[in-house]
Amino acid sequence: MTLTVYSISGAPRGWRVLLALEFKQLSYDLHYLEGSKGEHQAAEFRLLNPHGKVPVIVSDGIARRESLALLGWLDRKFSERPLFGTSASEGARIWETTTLFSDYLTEATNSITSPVFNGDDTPPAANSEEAKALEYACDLLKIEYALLEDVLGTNTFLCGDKPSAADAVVYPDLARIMRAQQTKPEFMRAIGLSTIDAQFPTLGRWCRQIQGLPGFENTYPPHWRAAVAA
Ligand SMILES: N[C@@H](CCC(=O)N[C@@H](CS)C(=O)NCC(=O)O)C(=O)O
Repeated sequence: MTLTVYSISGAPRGWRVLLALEFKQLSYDLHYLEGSKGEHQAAEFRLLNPHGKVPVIVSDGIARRESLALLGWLDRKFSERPLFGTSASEGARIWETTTLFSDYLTEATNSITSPVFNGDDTPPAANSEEAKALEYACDLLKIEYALLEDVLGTNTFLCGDKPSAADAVVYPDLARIMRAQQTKPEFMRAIGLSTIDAQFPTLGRWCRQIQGLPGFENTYPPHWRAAVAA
């Protein structure tokens, strides 16, 4: 069965699915759409997803969408290396961790990455509305990071000793914050977000575990790599 995946380089929901595919060691054809050219909004792509969003997986002529639904489908379709555990209680814990962080971590991350990636190289003026909004978002992010460190404890991965759907969902959000720290270090330091290792060493260790998994490199956003090489 051929799995054709549509994503946009660096799009966190698409990255979730790529990580899940690699965790399960499945092969797939990957098509990156050019987000800046609006390829995901084109009529041709809307036949696959009327909302014009990635990720989409096409197999046997059927287009499937919604990142969490795709993780669920992949796990039911390919039972090896489960993403949602092997028992009801493990499954419940993984779903809970996945949806908790899918909602709250993603919201906090977006509130920081949108102004950082789309704005100037310098943080907004002190006491401006933008500065207050960023400060609030940083506080929220740090709460999520502390919760993640509690969930991790001494585990290798978020829900145990094997990567699960929770790791696939959480990693892309942290990666975007790390990307902001790499590309706009002064901005990020100024808003109180220096490197993950300095502030959240347990999370830093977990990031390296994910980055060291076989196939991780296949999921890494090509335009980030190109920017570093340039
Ligand atoms: N609920 C959807 C959200 C999909 C989504 O928002 N995808 C983003 C990329 S992470 C997208 O396609 N953005 C393009 C746009 O909104 O124009 C999912 O989880 O798959």
